[in-house]
Parts: sequence; C-alpha cells; structure tokens
Amino acid sequence: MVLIRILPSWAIPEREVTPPSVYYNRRRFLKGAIAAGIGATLLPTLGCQDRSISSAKLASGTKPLEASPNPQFTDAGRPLTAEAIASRYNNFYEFGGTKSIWQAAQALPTENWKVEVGGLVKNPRTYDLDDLRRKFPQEERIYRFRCVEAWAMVVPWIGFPMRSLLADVEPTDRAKFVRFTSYYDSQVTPGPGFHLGSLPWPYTEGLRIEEMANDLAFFATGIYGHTLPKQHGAPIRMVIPWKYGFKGAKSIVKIEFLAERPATFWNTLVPSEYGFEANVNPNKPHPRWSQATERIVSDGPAISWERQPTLPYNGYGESVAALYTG
Ligand SMILES: Nc1nc2c(c(=O)[nH]1)N[C@H]1C(S)=C(S)[C@@H](COP(=O)(O)O)O[C@H]1N2
Ligand SMILES: [Mo]
Repeated sequence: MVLIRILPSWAIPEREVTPPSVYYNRRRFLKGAIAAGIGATLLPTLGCQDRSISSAKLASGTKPLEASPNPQFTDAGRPLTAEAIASRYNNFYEFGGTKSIWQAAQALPTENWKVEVGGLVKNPRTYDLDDLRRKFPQEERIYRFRCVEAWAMVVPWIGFPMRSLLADVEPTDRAKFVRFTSYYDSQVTPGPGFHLGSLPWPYTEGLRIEEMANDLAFFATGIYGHTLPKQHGAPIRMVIPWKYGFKGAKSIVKIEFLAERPATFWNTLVPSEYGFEANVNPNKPHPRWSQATERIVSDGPAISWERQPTLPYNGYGESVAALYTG
C-alpha cells in the first residue's frame, strides 16, 4: 500500500535546513504522490487535506499540534519510521499482551486529564494539559527509539524537556529519585490476558533526579505533528531515548519525588531481565537474547526488518555517559 501521509511540520518547504532523514521521507512522500498521479504543484493543498484524512485514518481522536523543531534533534541518522507503522506496533500491556493493541487502547479516557506532581518538592502542583502546554513551550524532537525486545524505530515526538518541569516544582535537597505512574483502572485496562501471576499495576517507572534533569529526558504530548494517539500513551508519556523503551511509561497521571529508589513495574516482575537503569547497551545481553544488534521496523509492502548494530546508549552517549561514571 502506498502511504498517503501527512506532510508533517518537518517537511514544510520553507524549512531552511533539510537533514537527510527529512529528505528521505519527503522523497518517499513525493514518490507516493507521483505514483498516485498527483502533480507536484498540488502538494501544498494535498498536504492540508491529507492531514485531516490521516488524522481520521491513522490517529483517531488526535488534534494537530504546533511545535517548532529543536534544531539539535532534526536528524536521528536513520530514516523516520512511517506513522502507519509506529502507530500500529505498540507495547501497552494495560490493553493487551500483543503489539496489536491500538484499537483496544481507544478505551483510555483522556478527557480532563490531570497530572499530579508531589512528594519532595517545594511547589506541589496538579497540571491539566492546557497548563502543561502553556507553561512549557512545546518543541519537536526526532529521537531513535529502542525496545528491550531488540526492535527499533525513529519517532518525531512533540513535547517538552523534563527539566522544565523540575524548574517549576523545585525538588528539595532530599529528593534523589522520581516515580512516574501510568493510568490504571481495572474496569478499563484489562491487562495482557496472560497471567504472570499478579501484575504489579499500576505501571510505574523511575529515574534518578540527575537522569530526569538531562536535556534528553522528555515528556511527549504529541507525535507526527498531532497530539498523541491513545496507543502511544495519550495524553502525556515519558521518552528517555538512551534507555530501553519500557522506561518510558505511558499515560502519566502522577509524578512523585522520593528519597529512595522506587519499585518499578518490569523490575518488580522480572528483576533479572529488566534492570532499573536499563541503558541501551550492545555488550550486555538480555538473559534470553543478544542486544548486539537491533531490528529496524520499517515500512514496505508490509512491515520489513533490517538488522543494525546497537549503539551504546542508543547513540546518545555524548550527552548521557557522564551520568554513569560513578
Ligand atoms: N503504561 C505503560 N507504559 C509503557 C508500556 C506499557 O506496557 N504500559 N510499554 C513500554 C514498552 S515495553 C515500550 S517498547 C514502549 C512502547 O511505546 P510505543 O508503543 O509508543 O512505541 O512503551 C513503554 N511504556
Ligand atoms: Mo519495550
């Protein structure tokens, strides 16, 4: 199937710089458009119409979200993953134990969402989505994404760096860790449908404060030029690009600053397989598989896979390695 995609903000012609990944995607878009018999002069209009078509088809319930690209993160060194792939291949165990949970996830109720921030902070706050978007300017960042299961994508997130939130709530000197809690309601989130004993719901994740303060640590409220679809963790989720994907908890309702390291979902369930730190590391195999290479989820006639070497810290070592010298 030729993907008629949105013309996303990073492909708008007036952008001065066109990094290779953008060029690649634009070219692919053009090829698709030409194959469909659409003249190049019609593209800007098509772009607009197409955005609404694609919102309906690819990202139900989302709204366009404006954000300027952060020039530091416009080229992830690999082609961007097509939205039709990224939004149909997800992990969200609250809604099922397979990669095909996008329809089940539409049951997530996101109206009047609140994020409660408290614990060891000077300014405990409860934000709604408008507060978050008003207080913390939204930007777009294209990041590599690496799941512990050894598959990888490249995703254009919209959101804000976690350190903006730190500046607003001001953790006290006693705060050393932070716990993030995902939405959970047993009436709405049936779980994976297989039983690993009882699961430690709600899904929680944790970071050291210094990790949260790193410029790369990000809260995403959007993706591919619009608000997050539910399967990606609407309306706000974590993105920690140098760690395995499970560290990025979805649909965050609570953030707590703590003196001690918190228990987390996967680390509680299988501590031997899912460490607390979980930095992407080609030299540290998962007990059941190698992490030396990864499968790139890419689009073609169907999902295709291509193996690449895994990069230490998922390629972000320059920014984060200093956090782990101690
Ligand atoms: N609440 C919650 N967050 C979660 C998960 C989950 O099951 N529940 N899965 C994690 C895993 S294993 C991965 S790889 C990513 C997948 O994110 P994506 O589906 O948006 O690509 O979400 C992470 N965050
Ligand atoms: Mo994952």
